Amino acid sequence: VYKGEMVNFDMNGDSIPSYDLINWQKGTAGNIELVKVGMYDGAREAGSELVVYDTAITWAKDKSEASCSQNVVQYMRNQLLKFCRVKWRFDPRAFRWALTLKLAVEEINNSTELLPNHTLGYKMFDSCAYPLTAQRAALAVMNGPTEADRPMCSHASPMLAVIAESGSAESIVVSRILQHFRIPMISYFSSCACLSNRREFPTFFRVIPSDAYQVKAIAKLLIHFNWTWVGVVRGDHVYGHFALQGLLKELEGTNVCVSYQEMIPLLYNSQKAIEIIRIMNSSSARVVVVFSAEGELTPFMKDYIKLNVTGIQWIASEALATASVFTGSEYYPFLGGMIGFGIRQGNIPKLGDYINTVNPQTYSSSSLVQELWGALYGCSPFSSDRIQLPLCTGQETLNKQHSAYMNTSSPRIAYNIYKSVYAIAHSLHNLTSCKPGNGPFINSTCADNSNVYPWQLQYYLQEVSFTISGELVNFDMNGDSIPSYDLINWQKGTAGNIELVKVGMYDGSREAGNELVIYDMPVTWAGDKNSTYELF
Ligand code: TCR
Repeated sequence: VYKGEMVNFDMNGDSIPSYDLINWQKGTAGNIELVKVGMYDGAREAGSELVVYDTAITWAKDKSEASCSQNVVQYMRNQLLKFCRVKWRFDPRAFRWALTLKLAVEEINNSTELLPNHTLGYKMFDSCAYPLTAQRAALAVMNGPTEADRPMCSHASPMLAVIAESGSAESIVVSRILQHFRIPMISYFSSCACLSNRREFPTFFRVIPSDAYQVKAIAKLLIHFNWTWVGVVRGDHVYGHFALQGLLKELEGTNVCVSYQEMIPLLYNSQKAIEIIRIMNSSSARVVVVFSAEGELTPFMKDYIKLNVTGIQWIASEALATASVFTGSEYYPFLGGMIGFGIRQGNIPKLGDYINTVNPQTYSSSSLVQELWGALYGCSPFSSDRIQLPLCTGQETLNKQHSAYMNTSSPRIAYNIYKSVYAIAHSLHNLTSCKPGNGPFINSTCADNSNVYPWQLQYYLQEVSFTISGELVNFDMNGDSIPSYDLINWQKGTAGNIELVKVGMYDGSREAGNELVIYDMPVTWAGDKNSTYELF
């Protein structure tokens, strides 16, 4: 006990929280005096920690009482929920991404042209989309391979490059660890504009465009169609925040005005959603830009449909433009005609066949394949204590019904992974082809092929330039690649469902001002209309 206060630590190393509640009142000389008007005492029983003394409190000018306490409580509750873990599920789509990496490595190892005398190896980790798990994985690899993994290489770096991460939050954490060892990393899905800062993330590269380009593309689209009066709806996250700010900045000085900006609360609240939907419906702005992902938008869409709002032209952000969950025919009257930018799709010719070879028979020792079967068929070919599912043969054929896993015809993120592996292979190939005396390092030396350092590979990655699926791949000085998006329009399919049709593209390799290309083909607009003018 020190001066009447108990000092100790809980299991997290924290001590008993205690604050004074301070009110800024008028002092005798007209100055401001800081007066203690209560306290927050964590030692008191739960629920009664806040004590407000029975003394006079001065409120903001003209206000005699606090009016927004309700909002503060709601905000704090939202913050708490943000940190609650969502239930973890096996994600077949992400498993497909992992198989794509494996396929790319196998292709390169079988190639007689690319890295002919070398074999690439890899290790894969699951971050479960949590920054902390990603950090653990990064530290685990930093500790190096065991002798069994790489018996010959005593001083060589345990690894030369990392392909990671999905979410920007995880990429930030992993990059901060790897940069101390000058290990380059390539992300296939982290699009936060914040990652383009070379001083903060010196070894970070990515093959997905930064969101800074997405908002540029959306602004160009609005200007192109002369949509000068638009609303913005966004999710309550960093992605939504930065995208909105970026769009507002892009629209400065143009004739496009933003009529309203609304945020769907993280803790879904039907009342607030209905309020937003009413604003959308009553505003004279018939065009709304939506920065939100399918998951969080699902309850919002339910309310939207319930209120039977039609005739609004949705402009989808990248997180929504290719969302397959809303492509059923029931969504067509509400979302048909949506237009927006999706990550460019590429071609991985062997991926379809490759994925078809994966089943519990061919991979009998892989617990992941077993989990895949659980996720796809709700059954398990092995009896195990961990997964209690009905038994099945393991020979069930994969079919269209499992589209999230099987949809290999137009890979976007899988294609990014494929590109990342090839970027590393081409860089290593160039590194190993270096002519002594003509190399890029001090005194024109080359890297020692039997003992390559990660920073040497980074040099070659920065310089790499190759073509894949008809697309040029290289990196600018921030590690960003040439931005390129597909312009996707939600049209009516033959079965009444929604079909995602590519009607143009945003191609950052074209000359400035001409990046947006709209194909000369029919576009469907909101309300099943064929011309944008009918919207107004
Ligand atoms: N990059 C985001 C995550 C993300 C996402 C999505 C999530 C992107 N696109 C679509 C759900 C659906 C792009 C990030 O964290 O950088």
